Amino acid sequence: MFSLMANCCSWLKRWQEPVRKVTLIMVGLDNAGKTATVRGIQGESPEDVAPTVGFSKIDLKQGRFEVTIFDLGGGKRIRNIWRNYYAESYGVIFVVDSSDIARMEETKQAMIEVLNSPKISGKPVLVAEHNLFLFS
Ligand SMILES: Nc1nc2c(ncn2[C@@H]2O[C@H](COP(=O)(O)OP(=O)(O)OP(=O)(O)O)[C@@H](O)[C@H]2O)c(=O)[nH]1
Ligand SMILES: [Mg+2]
Repeated sequence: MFSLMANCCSWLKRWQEPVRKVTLIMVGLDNAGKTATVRGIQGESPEDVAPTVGFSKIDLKQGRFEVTIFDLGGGKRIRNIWRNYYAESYGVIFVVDSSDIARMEETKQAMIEVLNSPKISGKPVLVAEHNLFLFS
């Protein structure tokens, strides 16, 4: 009986908790597999994805969290748009294609630039490995 009451109380407590909104940005070099990863999260096929020009916005519900992911284009000429999203993001998902050894230095420089940004400093950063060689 006591355990039933305790369970009811904890369920009520959770039910009363407000829905939390979280905004994340997904960055990384072009062709790293960002959009394919997002598609995977949504249960869609990662194949035949076109390069992202600008951004795409994905809304997900995870428990009491409403998560918005901005999947940002990683092409060299559009990477400067990333900084426009830093202030509103709770954290960063940095996707790395670990099979692309030739672009590791470029990846490192892009990552340093993100991590050095004052608007990212102190925020959670997830480095997500995507191995295009293994998965394609
Ligand atoms: N079959 C398969 N193809 C993949 C996988 N991951 C990525 N690809 C393909 O690899 C290419 C690049 O992946 P994207 O997800 O578009 O890469 P991106 O990081 O979003 O690139 P930008 O949008 O240009 O910044 C696309 O043609 C994808 O379809 C995978 O796991 N399996
Ligand atoms: Mg993309």
